[in-house]
Amino acid sequence: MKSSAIALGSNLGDSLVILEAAMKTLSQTPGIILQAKSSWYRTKAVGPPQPDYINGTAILQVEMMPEQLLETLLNIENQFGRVRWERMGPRTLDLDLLLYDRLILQTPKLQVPHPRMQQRAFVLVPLAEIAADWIEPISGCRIKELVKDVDCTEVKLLVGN
Ligand code: PH2
Ligand code: MG
Ligand code: MG
Repeated sequence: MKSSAIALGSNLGDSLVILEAAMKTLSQTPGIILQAKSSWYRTKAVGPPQPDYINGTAILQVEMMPEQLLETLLNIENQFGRVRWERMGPRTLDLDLLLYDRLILQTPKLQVPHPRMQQRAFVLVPLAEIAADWIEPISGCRIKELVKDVDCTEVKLLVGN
């Protein structure tokens, strides 16, 4: 059993309903135990102009290798009607693998830790809520330290947990 952290995001459709349904799907997936979920935040989109996102994070206990977990996340995205228009563009559901135990993995298909998580307040704020002391293995810093280095003004609590 390994711990993994994931990020959830949506800015198309009924985002809150989609995100809650995605959490439920994750919790019902064989090989996954949903250990913790963060609050939901309304966040300003990073990237091309598009609607605000709702973002959150979750800690999973997984009985899966990282590649298998990624596959599972992509399958759930597709179940919720994810269509890939443009890089960083709007989406009904985005599930990103952030951390997997203390693993550092750099393959063309999968990079762990998520290569942009250190710069992203919309990831670090919800993650700090449920995994403050988790050490990001590339920087060697705890999530609660990393969150101090990003501008959190565009990340607003929407639904508390
Ligand atoms: N995801 C992106 C691009 N930009 N901006 C916010 N606020 N939240 C996201 O989840 C997000 C984004 C690509 O995955
Ligand atoms: Mg993403
Ligand atoms: Mg993604």
